[in-house]
Amino acid sequence: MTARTALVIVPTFNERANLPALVRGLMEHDGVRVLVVDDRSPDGTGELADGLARKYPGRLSVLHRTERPGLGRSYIDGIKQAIHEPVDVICQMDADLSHDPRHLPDLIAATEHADVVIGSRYVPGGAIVNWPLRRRLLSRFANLYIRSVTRIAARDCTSGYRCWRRDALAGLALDRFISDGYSFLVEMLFVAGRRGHRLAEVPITFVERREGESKLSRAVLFESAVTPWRLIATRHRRP
Ligand SMILES: Nc1nc2c(ncn2[C@@H]2O[C@H](COP(=O)(O)OP(=O)(O)O)[C@@H](O)[C@H]2O)c(=O)[nH]1
Ligand SMILES: [Mg+2]
Repeated sequence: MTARTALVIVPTFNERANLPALVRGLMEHDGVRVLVVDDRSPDGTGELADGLARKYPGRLSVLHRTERPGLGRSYIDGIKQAIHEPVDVICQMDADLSHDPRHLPDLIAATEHADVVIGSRYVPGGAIVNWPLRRRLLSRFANLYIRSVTRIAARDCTSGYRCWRRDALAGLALDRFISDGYSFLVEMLFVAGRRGHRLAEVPITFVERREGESKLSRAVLFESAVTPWRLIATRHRRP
């Protein structure tokens, strides 16, 4: 197999304490570049990322968003830029070190036989470290709920660690997406499945963040509960 080149999109909101270590880990992999998509983080993550771009010229760039913030909106802006880059694979990854850069080569390699590869906590070999029982149950329930409503064929539909073949990602018709926030991740898999894309899962060990705060809010949970039904209701309107 020839080495595959990859661009990793990393959305950030107040990740000052985590971003340098994440980028260091990613830079250890040849052929990997990074696009940080920052939502005007008040803690200065955007400026910090600019400094990293100077430190790793040609390997790291920063998109400073000024429109309405949101995880889904950030991904849309990042993906629109990324699909024009000359890389084989486009990846998504959280900035908070929950997603270990050491797993990345396995995920990238698996795109040889799949259109989208999920870094999965819920396949054999996958694990979660430092999550309280409450958060474990919430994630398990969310996955069960999303899968039963949408029939997405993945064990871990809410993982934000993924690698896509560039062409598969480029064909998702992002302008028709209905999610602004976290449920964007679920919508991506739903649309990919309906387009007949091949999906694979590679086990990861997810480690809860040590620095900074989770942005998972009540509003996020509400959107995540409603979106599966909206996806079903609007499925015929998609190309
Ligand atoms: N650009 C951007 N990034 C966000 C936003 N909300 C969360 N993130 C990033 O998305 C990733 C996952 O968020 P996190 O708070 O760790 O969620 P959790 O892992 O579900 O608790 C992290 O890299 C965050 O910095 C947002 O509104 N805009
Ligand atoms: Mg997190």
